[in-house]
Amino acid sequence: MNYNPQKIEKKWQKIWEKTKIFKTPDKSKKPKFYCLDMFPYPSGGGLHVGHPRGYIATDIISHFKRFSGFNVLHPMGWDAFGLPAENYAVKTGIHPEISTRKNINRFKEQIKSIGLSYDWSREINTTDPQYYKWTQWIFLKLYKEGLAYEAISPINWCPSCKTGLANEEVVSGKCERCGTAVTKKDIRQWFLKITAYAERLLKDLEELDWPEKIITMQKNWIGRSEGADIKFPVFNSQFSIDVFTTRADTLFGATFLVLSPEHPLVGEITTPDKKAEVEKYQIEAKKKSDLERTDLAKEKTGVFTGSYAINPANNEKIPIWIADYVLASYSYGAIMAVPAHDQRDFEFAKKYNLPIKTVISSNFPRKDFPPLEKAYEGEGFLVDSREFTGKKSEKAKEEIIDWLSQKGLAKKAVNYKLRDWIFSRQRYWGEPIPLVFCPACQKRAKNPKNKKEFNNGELLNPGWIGLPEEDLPLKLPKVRCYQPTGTGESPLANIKKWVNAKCPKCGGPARRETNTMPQWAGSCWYYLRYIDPKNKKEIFEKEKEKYWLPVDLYIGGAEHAVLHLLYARFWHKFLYDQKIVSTKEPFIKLRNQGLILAADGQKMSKSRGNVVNPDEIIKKYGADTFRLYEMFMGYFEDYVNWDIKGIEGCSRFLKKVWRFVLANKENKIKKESIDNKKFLHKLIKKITEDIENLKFNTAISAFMEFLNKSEEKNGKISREFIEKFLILLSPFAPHISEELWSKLGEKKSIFKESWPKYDQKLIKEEVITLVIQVNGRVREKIEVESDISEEKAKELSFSREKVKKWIEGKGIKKIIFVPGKLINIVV
Ligand code: ANZ
Ligand code: ZN
Repeated sequence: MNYNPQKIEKKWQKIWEKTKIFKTPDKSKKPKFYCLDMFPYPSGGGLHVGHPRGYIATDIISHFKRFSGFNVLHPMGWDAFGLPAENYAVKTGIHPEISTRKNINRFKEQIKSIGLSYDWSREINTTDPQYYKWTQWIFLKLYKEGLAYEAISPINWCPSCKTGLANEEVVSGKCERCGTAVTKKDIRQWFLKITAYAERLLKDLEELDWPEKIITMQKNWIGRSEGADIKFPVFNSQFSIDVFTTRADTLFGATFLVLSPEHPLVGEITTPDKKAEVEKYQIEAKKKSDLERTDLAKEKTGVFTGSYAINPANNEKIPIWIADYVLASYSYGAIMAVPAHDQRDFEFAKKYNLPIKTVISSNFPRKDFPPLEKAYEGEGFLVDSREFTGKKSEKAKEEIIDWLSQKGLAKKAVNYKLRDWIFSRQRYWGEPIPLVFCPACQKRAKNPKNKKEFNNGELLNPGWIGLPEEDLPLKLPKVRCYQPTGTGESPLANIKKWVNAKCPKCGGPARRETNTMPQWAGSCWYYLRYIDPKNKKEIFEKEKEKYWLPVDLYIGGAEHAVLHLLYARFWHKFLYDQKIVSTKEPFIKLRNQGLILAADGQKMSKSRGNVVNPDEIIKKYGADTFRLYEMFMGYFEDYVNWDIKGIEGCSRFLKKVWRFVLANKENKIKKESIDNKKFLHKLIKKITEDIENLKFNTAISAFMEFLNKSEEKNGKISREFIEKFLILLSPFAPHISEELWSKLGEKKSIFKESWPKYDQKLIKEEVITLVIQVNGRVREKIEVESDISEEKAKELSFSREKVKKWIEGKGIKKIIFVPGKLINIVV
């Protein structure tokens, strides 16, 4: 009768699978709860202990919600397209489909060994043609609406992976995958117009219960700024240069213009004597990433074009330079430089001896300025700005824009940092883009007379014709050589039979698009497929979508702050506009699990050799101990270090649970003592609230403490007491709970029970009034639990306004805590 986790865990996993106990019914009168994990990329290394931290948390919540009367959707799947599988194929010649299947099997087996209550009948795999059929279908919808376009553009190019990368895939100027320095390359690309949704993506963040950190990152990524476009005529020429500025109030201090080296006018305005120097500079700039170029710390460089512009505010002649700190990709790729009030312009002016003219004063308009040591970037009062002198920055901004607007030289403008999403990859292992190029249709699409024959996308991209829905999925053909061509074309371009196609519109000869979709495509909408994964006729049944959406709780890593989480919101909003989904946002509540670091505090990685494999832990201690430990390590959203010692404690606790339940199994107690009742109801309240707040760690300590105190009650507790205890524990440690439940003689699964309720009256008596003193004087009284800890009492006291004002800014010397009575803060 010893606790033998290995034996009972396998047994129950088999029974649960056979009885399909965690299968989610499509239709139910119960309220729904959609509890979603970020699905993993099934890498060759298998699961690592970081993955399950999120999965166990959602599993606890899913059980809890089922117990509480919800119909819970808790699915799992595989985000399986992407570079690693393909790189592996290049190295070994093993087809990505085969290695991916192998990796999935291994991941699945590992995940199953944890005893997670997924509805496996809803499993999805983004590389399955029956799945990517619908990814292609959504793409065609976007295309039809004119939200996809082809353009030649300099893209981030990884010379090692030989593919283009999205901005989001470039980390500090390096390829996110392989770490090689990223360069620029002009290439034909497909873009998705995510910028058309910038405003809504920003505004609707307000509706979300997401971590503040992620909201901020999305806001910054979208990067909305308000300002003005101002026109600077080029001296003695028909050209003029538009700039975007957030500081129109500094216009009188604009002493030169700077164009990005790629600006289209550079060639036109450069004087013959400067040509050689300018062109050399342009070539150098091409080699640098945007990040390097805008690095504040870097030495500024630039070249004079030989031309001048007219500052429209004061008609002064100012030189036009080019410099790489001005980015081609933001707004007009040109700035008015105000060295007195912008640090980068200041450094540039110092280096090249350009005039620095103060036009903003922090205190009061005055003229006697000592030479500046650095730019004054704050707001203030205008000086040396004609009739605007003396006015405050905010007001002057408006007035200067109005004044120039009347002359047609300025207008208010909003700019976003967000760029359109580069949606093509020159790789094999991705969803084929369901378009063909037909020269005959190109001719006809260019003629306005034929407008009606083509959709918006086909008019925007003459010659590119979308496949009809019946032709989906457009399957990836088998190839023998996965090597990227390195010319900017995908290996698919080498498969003549596949590339040559018939135009679905005119029947003429056409060529397939050979680029594939980026890794993020499949994960943009996977949460929608879980609701109806086997539907062959439509992406999902409308009724099911109405019932299940939105996702109520989404848990995953914070590293997806701007990639997946922004792309998915974009597609969701588009599908909302198409009336395919009925909610504006996909994920109402988001939480990030903290990273699990290695014992030495380092990030776990293969190269460091410090990765912990869950298999070993489960083999040695069992899945329940593993589950408890992962949740016990620390607060769910915090980083924690892996520490094997903690596991022993969790293992001892479960052995104790085993003994405790069996020791009291035969008790004949009918009426629970009031003391026991209070004791139990307090636990129910604690566990209920902790699960709701993702405080799994404190819930587990409460279990441990509870059990320690329970041992003295051996023989004196009722069976109901034991049953409730087991139900509370079962979301955390499902196998042992189910086994003990059956040992109590129960015939049905514990997971058919409902969540225990607590009686507020029984708990209320446990509340005391805690007196809070500062330097011995009573400043506040609060109601707290009678057994409140010193830590908690301290935290509560510090948060009270009435206490704060006595201690703020003063050093805390000492804290005297009298349990159940008072806390005295000495300052
Ligand atoms: C004049 C000025 C004076 C500016 C001043 C700032 C301070 P955000 O807020 O990020 O939108 N800028 C505009 N286009 C640029 C480009 N393509 N590359 C690099 N810098 C660019 O920043 C807007 C400000 O960034 C603009 O306002 C412009 O400099 C610069 F005291 O114009 B400002
Ligand atoms: Zn055609």
